Amino acid sequence: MSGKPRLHYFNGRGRMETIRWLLASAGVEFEESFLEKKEDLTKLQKDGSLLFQQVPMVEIDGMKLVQTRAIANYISTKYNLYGKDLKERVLIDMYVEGMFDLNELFLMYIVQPADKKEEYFANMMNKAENRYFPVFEKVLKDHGKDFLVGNQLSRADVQLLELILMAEEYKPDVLANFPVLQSFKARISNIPAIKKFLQPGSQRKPPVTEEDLAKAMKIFRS
Ligand code: IBG
Repeated sequence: MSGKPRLHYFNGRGRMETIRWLLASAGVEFEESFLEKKEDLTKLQKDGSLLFQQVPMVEIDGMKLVQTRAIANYISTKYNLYGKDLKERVLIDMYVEGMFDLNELFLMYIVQPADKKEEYFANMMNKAENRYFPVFEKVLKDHGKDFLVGNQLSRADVQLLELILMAEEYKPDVLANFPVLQSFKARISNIPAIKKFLQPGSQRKPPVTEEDLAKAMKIFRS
C-alpha cells in the first residue's frame, strides 16, 4: 500500500469534492479510483467495502470510511483543521453545517427538471446572498481576523472558499455586496496548498456537465 488515502467515487464533484478540498488544503496527496459503470459500484458493494452500499468511500489509515461528513470530520481532525478546543469546534460545526446545506442546494440544481430550474435557481441564489454569505461576511468583519475561527486555517475557511467559487460559477458577481468575503477569497486562495489545488491539472473537479450527470445516474440509480 502506498500510504496515500484512496478516494472511491465517480470522476466528478458530487459529494466527494469537499473531501478533495480538505485533503489538498492539508497538503495531503491522495489517489482516486473512479467508478466508470454500475458494475464498479456493485463490486464494492459485494465485497463489503461500503457500510451502507454507498460512496463516497475513502480508504485511509487501514479503514474504509463512508458518509461524507464522517470522512470530512476525520480528515479535519487528523490534519488540524478543526479548531483547538470544543468551543472552536462547535463554531466550526455550525458554520460548516450551514455550508453543507448551501452546498446541497448547489449540488441539486443540475438535477432539477427544466420547468423548475428557474425557480430553483432564484431560491438557491437568494439563500446564498441573503442567508449564508451575510453570516460569514459579518463573522469576519466583527472579529477582524483572517480566518473564520481561531485565527488559524480551519475546514470552515476551506469549505467557504469552495462554496464561494461554486456560487461564482453560477453568478459571477455574487460577492459584489460582500467586500470582506472578496478579500477572504483572495487571501485563502493564496495559501500555497490551496493555490496549487486551484491550478489546472490538480485533482479539483470541474463543474458537473449534463453528460457527467447522465453517466453518474447510470452508476447510482438502481
Ligand atoms: N449520506 C451519504 C453521504 O453523505 O455519504 C449519502 C451518499 C450517497 O448519496 N451516495 C450515492 C450512492 O452511493 C452517490 S452520490 N448511491 C448508490 C446507492 O445505492 O444509494 C449521488 C449524488 C450525486 C450528486 I452523483 C449529488 C448528490 C448525490
